Amino acid sequence: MTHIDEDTFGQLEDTVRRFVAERLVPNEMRVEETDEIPDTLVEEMKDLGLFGLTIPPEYGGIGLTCRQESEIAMLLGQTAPAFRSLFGTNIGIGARGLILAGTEEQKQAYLPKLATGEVIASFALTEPDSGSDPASLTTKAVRDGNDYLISGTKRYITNATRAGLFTVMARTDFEISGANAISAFLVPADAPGLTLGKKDKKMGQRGTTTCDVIFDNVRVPSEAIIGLTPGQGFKLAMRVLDRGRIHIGALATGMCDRLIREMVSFARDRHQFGHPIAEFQLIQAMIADSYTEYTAARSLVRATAAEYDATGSARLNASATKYFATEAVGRIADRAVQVHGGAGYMTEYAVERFYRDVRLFRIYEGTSQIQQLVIARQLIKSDQ
Ligand code: COS
Repeated sequence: MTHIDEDTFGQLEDTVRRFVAERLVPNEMRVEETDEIPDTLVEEMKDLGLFGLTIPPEYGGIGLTCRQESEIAMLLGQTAPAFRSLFGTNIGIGARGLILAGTEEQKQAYLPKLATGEVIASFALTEPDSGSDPASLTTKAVRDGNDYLISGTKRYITNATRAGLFTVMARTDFEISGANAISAFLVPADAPGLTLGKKDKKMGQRGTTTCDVIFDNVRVPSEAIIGLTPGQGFKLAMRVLDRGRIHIGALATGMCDRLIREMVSFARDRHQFGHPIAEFQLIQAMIADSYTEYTAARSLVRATAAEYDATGSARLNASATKYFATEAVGRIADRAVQVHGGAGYMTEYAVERFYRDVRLFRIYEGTSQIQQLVIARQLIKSDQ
């Protein structure tokens, strides 16, 4: 895959930085109030190529490396997460499986449309009874001639309401249990028998949508299996999540930066006991701890992304990055509210909204506890 050179990437960074500051940040409250991303912004995102950031150029995308993607995610993290979420599945979990393991024909069929944003891709792994343990999923794909019939329910599926394409993990082998019994299917959203549940009501991240996706004997040809080989779906999903976890770590790191700016600016302006509260050492301690954790998260994101680019995987450090950065942003959001005092509990201040928004980072694409398991297991089984 060809990648863009550093000069062109620098221009892209400048464009995204300006877009975030001038177009996204001023629209945060509107998104919070309407629970929608304005159509004009969606069009602008398409024009900027944001839907195709990580899709290879040969399929119409920009083909960012993991390191470049992480830098852009850190910029996008500086505003409401709902904006990034709109194209996040196209540049991440919704399309990554296709990029990693799809046949040429499968890639040609979907990637160019995903790159422009004409089609939104969604990743359907989680189920009502299968979240942290996806190997136990029960959605089944039963062979019928050259076809498969898919039945089951997927839960909390990001962008399902907008999706044109679902990457669906389903059980294809009923003789064995666990990882090798699962296959990844490409299922068009208009396939007969595929319906959506009602939109979920969430704690935060208003403007993003999740809902159930219900499959009732949805017929797909066997050519819909990513890479055409059954039984590879679990491992593919795990590989998809490796890069996804670096991306979420970067996003959380971007939000650390924004929260610190909000904290510092409020502390400078707010006066108590005759002084700006920024002069008080207990406030300074919260700012210093936040900055230290932010820079540590940023270094970890950059090192892990570089490792991913050099080796093609980073299972251990992807988990360490997601774990550290998302826990850090949780602590920083909490301090940002604390520095704001009573104002931090009021919806007119951004930190109140971000406090709710960032809570999801420690849960989706693998909870903090799952990251701890991955980290410990990798170390225990390694020779070092
Ligand atoms: N890359 C490549 N292969 C991987 C992998 C990865 N990151 N992670 C696991 N595998 C492989 C393993 O090597 C193993 O293959 P072999 O049988 O050939 O050795 C196979 O997949 C099964 O792995 P394992 O035994 O570790 O699977 P477990 O069922 O124990 O699950 C965890 C491991 C808990 C780490 C996994 O289920 C997980 O990440 N859960 C969280 C899921 C998640 O993030 N959900 C969020 C929803 S998506 S928004």
